[in-house]
Amino acid sequence: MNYNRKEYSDDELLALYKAILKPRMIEERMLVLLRQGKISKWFSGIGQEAISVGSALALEKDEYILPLHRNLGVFTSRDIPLDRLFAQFQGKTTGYTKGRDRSFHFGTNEHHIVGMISHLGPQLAVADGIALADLLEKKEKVTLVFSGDGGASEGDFHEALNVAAVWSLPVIFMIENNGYGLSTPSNEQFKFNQFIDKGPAYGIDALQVDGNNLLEVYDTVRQAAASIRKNPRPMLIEAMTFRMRGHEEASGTKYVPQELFEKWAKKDPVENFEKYLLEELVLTQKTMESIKEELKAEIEDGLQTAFSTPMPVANRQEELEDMYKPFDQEVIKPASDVKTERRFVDAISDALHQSMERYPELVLMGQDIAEYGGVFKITEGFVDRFGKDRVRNTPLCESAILGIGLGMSVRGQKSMVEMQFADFVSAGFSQIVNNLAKSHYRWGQNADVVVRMPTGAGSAAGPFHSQSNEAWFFHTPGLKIVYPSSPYDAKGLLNAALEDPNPVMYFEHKMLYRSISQEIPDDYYTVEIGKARTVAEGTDLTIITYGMGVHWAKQLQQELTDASLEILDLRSLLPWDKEAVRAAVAKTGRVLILHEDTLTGGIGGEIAAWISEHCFELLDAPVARVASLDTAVPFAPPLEQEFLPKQRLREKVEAMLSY
Ligand SMILES: Cc1ncc(C[n+]2csc(CCOP(=O)(O)OP(=O)(O)O)c2C)c(N)n1
Repeated sequence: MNYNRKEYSDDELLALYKAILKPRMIEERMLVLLRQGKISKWFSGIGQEAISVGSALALEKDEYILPLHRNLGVFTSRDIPLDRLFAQFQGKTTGYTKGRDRSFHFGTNEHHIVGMISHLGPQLAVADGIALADLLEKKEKVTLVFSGDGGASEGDFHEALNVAAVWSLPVIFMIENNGYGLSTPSNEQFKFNQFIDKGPAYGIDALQVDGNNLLEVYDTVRQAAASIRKNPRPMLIEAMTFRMRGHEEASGTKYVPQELFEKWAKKDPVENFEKYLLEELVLTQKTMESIKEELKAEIEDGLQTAFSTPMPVANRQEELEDMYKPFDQEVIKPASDVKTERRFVDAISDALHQSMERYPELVLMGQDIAEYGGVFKITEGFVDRFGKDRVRNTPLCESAILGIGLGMSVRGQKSMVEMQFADFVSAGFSQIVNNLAKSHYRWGQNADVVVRMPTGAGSAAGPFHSQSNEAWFFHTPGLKIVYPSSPYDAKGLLNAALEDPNPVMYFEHKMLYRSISQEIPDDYYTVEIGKARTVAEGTDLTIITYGMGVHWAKQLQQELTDASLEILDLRSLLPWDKEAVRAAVAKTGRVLILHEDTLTGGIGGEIAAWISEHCFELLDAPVARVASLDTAVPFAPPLEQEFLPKQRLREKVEAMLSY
C-alpha cells in the first residue's frame, strides 16, 4: 500500500495509529466475548476502520459526524468513554439510550455525533439539516455523513444529495463502497461503474479514495473539509473498501468468494499502516507493544465497568414521558383586545408571520412557498419580510426536508415544513414516524418541527389531493397532532405548535380556508395543546368531532330544533382531552363520534373504545361512529358526496335520539 505522509509529523501519525488500533482491538475482544455467549451480535467494521477513523480525525471535534452501523471507529475516535460504549451495546442504563436502542443507534451532542436509525438513508438528510443550520448561522463548519453502497440505492440518498447541491450545503457524503449490501453484490445493486460518476450528475464534486489507506482517507477528508469550510458546498467521497466479516457477526459469509478475502486481507488497513510506521521508524516494536497494552487495559476496564452495571429497571411513567421533550405550555393571552375579522387561511398566515418574528431561529420550508407564496398563498409576501434564507423553496423531496428539520433541531433551530397537500406526506413518512417521532425517546434529541398538512375532501380533487390521514400519525408515539376548526384555534394552535419543542402535525382543512371567518385577536396568542372545546351545550346527544366535522355538527344542530345537541371539538388529537370527553358523555349519555377520515382504523375507534372502557356507567346507548366510507376519496362530486359522512349524520343522530 502506498502511504504518503506529506507534512504530517510523527506525533500525528502515531495518533492515527492509536486511533485505528482501538476499534480493531475492541472488535477482536468482542469476538471472543461473542463466542463465550457474553454479548450479542453487532455489525463488524473490521477491514473498514481507516474510513471511520480517518474521517473522524480529519474533522474538528465540534463538527458533526453521522455514522452508520459499521463505524465503530467514529465513536472511538471521538473519545466516547468505553464503559459507556459497551454499556450501550449491552442495553445498560449507563449507555446513551437508557437501554432503548442498540449498538450504534445513538447520538451524543457532547461528542457531535448523530447516530443512525435502521433505515440507513434518512440519516443523509439529517446531515443536510445540520449543515443548513451552520450555513444560516455563518459558521465555517462541515458535516460528514456515511452511506453504504447498498443504502445509496434508497431514494433518500438521491434527495439528500440533490438538496445539498441546490442549497450548497457544507456536507461530505462519505460512501463506503465495500462491494456488498448484506449478501447482495454490487452488480445486483446498481448498474453504474462507480459512485464518483454520480457527483457531477448532481452538480457536486466527487473524489475516490483507497478506503483502506488511512493516510489517504485522512488527508483527503482534511483537504475537502478545509475547502468546504471556506466555500460551502457538498462533496461526495467514495471510499473503496471491503467488508472482511459477515453482514452482522454470526451471519456468515458463504456468498463471498474466498479469493476476495485473500485479496483484501493483503490490504488490511491496520496491519499495513503499522508496517509502514515501523518501516518509517515512527513506531518501534517496544512502543507498539506498550500502545497495545495500554489499549487492552482501557478496553478491559471499560468492559468490567459495563458488565458490572445492572440492566435497566423499567419505569412505566418514565418510559411514557420520555417520548416527548418535557414542555409545560404556558398559554399566552393576547396583549390587547384589538381584533380583526380573518378567514381561516389568514389566521394561519398570521400565526406563521408572528412566530417568524418571535423566533429568529425559525425557518419555513416547502414547495413553492417563497415568491409564489405556496399553492394556497399562505406565505405570500413572506420572502420580502423575512428573506429567502428563512422562507425556503424546496425541491420536490418531502423525505429530505423532514430529515433536514431534525438536523436543524440538533443545532437548536426550529422549522416548519409545509406539505403542499397532506397526501404527499407519504413520501416522507419514515422520517416522521421513525426519525422525528422516536428521536427524543431514543437519545434525548427533540425534533422541533411542525408539519403543516393541508387536508380534506370536498372540492372534487380526487384520491390524492383530498385524503384525511391523521390516523397514520395518531398511532405514532412521539408525535403531537392538532386539528383546528376555527380561525381562532387555527392561529392559536399553530403558534402553540411552533412553540412546542416536539414534532407536531398541524392539520388544516382546505375547505375551511376561505369559507369561514371570525374576529380574532391581532396580537400573538396560543391555544392549549391537548384541550378540547365545547362548541354547543346540549342534553340529548353528544357529538365528538374535529375539523370539518365541527361544521357539519353545528349545521345539524341548527336544523334539529327539537333536539339538544352537545358538540365537542377535540382540537388536539394527540394528546386528546379525555376529561372533556368524559364530561361531554356524562351530560347526555349518548355519544356519536364523527370524522371525515374513513371509518376503519380511524380516530373514532380509539375514542369509542376508551368511552366504552371508562364511561360505561354513563351511557344510555351504544357509542356510535359516523365517518367516510372505507374507500379511496373519489373524484366526481356525486361520488365524493356519498363518500363523505355528512349526509349520513342526520339519520344516525335521529336513530340515536330514539334509541
Ligand atoms: C430501509 C431498509 N431496508 C433494509 C434494511 C436491512 N439492511 C440493513 S443493512 C443492509 C445492507 C446495507 O448495505 P450497505 O449500505 O452497502 O452497507 P454495509 O452493510 O455494506 O456497510 C440491509 C439490506 C434496512 N436496514 N433498512
